[in-house]
Amino acid sequence: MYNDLKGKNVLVTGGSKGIGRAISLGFADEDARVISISRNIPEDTDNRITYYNCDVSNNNDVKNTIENIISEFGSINILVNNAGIEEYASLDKTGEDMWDRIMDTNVKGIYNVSKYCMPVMLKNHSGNIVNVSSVQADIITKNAAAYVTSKHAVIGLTKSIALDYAPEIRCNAVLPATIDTPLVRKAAILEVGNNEEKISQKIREWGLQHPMGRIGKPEEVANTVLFLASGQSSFITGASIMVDGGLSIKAPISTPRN
Ligand code: BMA
Repeated sequence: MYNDLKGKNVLVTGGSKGIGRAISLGFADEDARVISISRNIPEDTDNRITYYNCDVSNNNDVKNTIENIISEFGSINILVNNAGIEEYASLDKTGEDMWDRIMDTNVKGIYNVSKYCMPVMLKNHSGNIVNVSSVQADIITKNAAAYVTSKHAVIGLTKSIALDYAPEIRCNAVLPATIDTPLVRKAAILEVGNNEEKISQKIREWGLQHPMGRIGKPEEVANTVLFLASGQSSFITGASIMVDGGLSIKAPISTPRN
């Protein structure tokens, strides 16, 4: 438990599933007041979390939703920009619509939400923003041109926010590798079809590529986000923290000593 997250107003984007859901529950366990915004309100809601329907890529929708949240909750202390989508294509197969969809959610979404949270953070002379990027802001997979670009852009925006608003507002990024989420399941289905056994096998295979020997759990990303949002990380800003089970340090070429 952190002792300084209790009672804080925390806004989590994409909080209905996967990593965002784990982050929302993590803050709720710290007795924070958690507000989750997502395009779909989940079926398994938690009564400690307030859910709003909002598409982060839509500027007007975000503006209205954040106005409503601020009039309801008074303030926003911590913002976690987690909402993100992934679609798979190399550059020449990436249609303009796919490019725009990915950039609009993964990058413009952070711009939209952070922008409308900023006035209240500036008024408070304090605030904390954590952006969910990806290990793919460093090492990358094939056929994900728009996604890879978007996750690199998140790092740039993280650093800009950190520099422009220090010391009152801190902003950091987490860079997850393969995590057990609907996004990764969808990727597995694209590779092996909708067959439970094959999906599990593919996910195990991906897990073994990580030095930790497995894929990550959403809670393991959430734990890092909570640390960055807490006072325990008070001298960290503009940083990119890998939550990748060692994936990014591993060279794919083995030596005889292996
Ligand atoms: C994430 C997603 C996952 C992938 C992981 C590691 O951002 O792209 O589908 O497994 O990176 O490459």
